[in-house]
Amino acid sequence: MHNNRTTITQYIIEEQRHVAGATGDFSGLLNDVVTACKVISNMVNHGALVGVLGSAGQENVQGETQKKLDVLSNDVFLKSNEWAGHLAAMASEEMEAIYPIPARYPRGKYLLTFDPLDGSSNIDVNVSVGTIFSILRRPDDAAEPTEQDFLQPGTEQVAAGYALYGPSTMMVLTTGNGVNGFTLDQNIGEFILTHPGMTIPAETREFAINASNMRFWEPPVRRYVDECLAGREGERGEDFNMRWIASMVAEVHRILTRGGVFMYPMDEKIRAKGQGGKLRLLYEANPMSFIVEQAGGAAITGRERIMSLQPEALHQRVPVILGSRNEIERIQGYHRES
Ligand code: AHM
Ligand code: MG
Repeated sequence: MHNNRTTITQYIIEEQRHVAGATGDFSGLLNDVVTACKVISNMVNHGALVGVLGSAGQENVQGETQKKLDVLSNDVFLKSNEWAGHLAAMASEEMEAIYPIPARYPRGKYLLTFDPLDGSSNIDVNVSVGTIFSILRRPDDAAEPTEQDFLQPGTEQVAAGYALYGPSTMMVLTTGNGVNGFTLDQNIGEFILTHPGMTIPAETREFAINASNMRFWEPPVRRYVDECLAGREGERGEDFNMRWIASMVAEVHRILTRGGVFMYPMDEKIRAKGQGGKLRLLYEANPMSFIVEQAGGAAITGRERIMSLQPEALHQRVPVILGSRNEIERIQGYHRES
């Protein structure tokens, strides 16, 4: 039975065969990322049994209290990806500065950004969390890697993906040629291709937003949500359903599976803090936008396409509105009109 199943390793190598001049570097890098996610999955699964829940007693660069698992997952990503010679540097939500590959290892032509454990407020309550990553090409092969090297628009991404640690562990991946989903078979320790060619339906009747921020929203977001809530009797003439998991990976995965809209928009509370949004551009918004667009959906800040933004800082935050294409176009229209 296992013989006619495609493992992620097989998938990556077969993809490589279609790329003229491929050296295997990129495939090797993806494999190391996959290994890191398997290790994190194992830690998340064992939770309290192995003493990994709770706070690490320190804050990250974003001023958020780090969970033990945030710190452990970050270490796993660094250790899995630093040695093989594919990367020049890494950057993570959990580290203020970039992480140039240590001098004892060879340096390669790629850059890796990641959020090792997104939605970590969910860990202690045993709700789904995930890892998000993005791969960029290093702009200048010769020089010492710098933060500037990472400031590339999302359109430059070579690959992006996420691992979802839910009822089953999944890996969803794009290399710019559609989106494929893999499920971890715990018995053999391999991800198996279970969701080939994932697509987001253009139409949806489901949205996700943290409604506790409603009083801070801008008029176009308020208008959209008001119309959804008005249901059959309102402007839209249809009832809408609402979900909020507070775990972007789980949210995006639901949208890839059955459609929907996810919003963490700009609001007055965020603006008062002097921030550009809640979610981070380089390791949350861009990789998720790449996946969503590759699945036929759309991802905007409100007015602009997220992947066209020129990043200005490593930990830059942006508003995120993504999902089913027709709804995103409608929301963009509301922003244009206001
Ligand atoms: P994190 O990177 O600190 O985990 O924060 C990102 C998460 C997203 O996964 C999720 O969409 C959002 O924060 C939830 O925010 P809130 O707690 O305001 O609902
Ligand atoms: Mg995050």
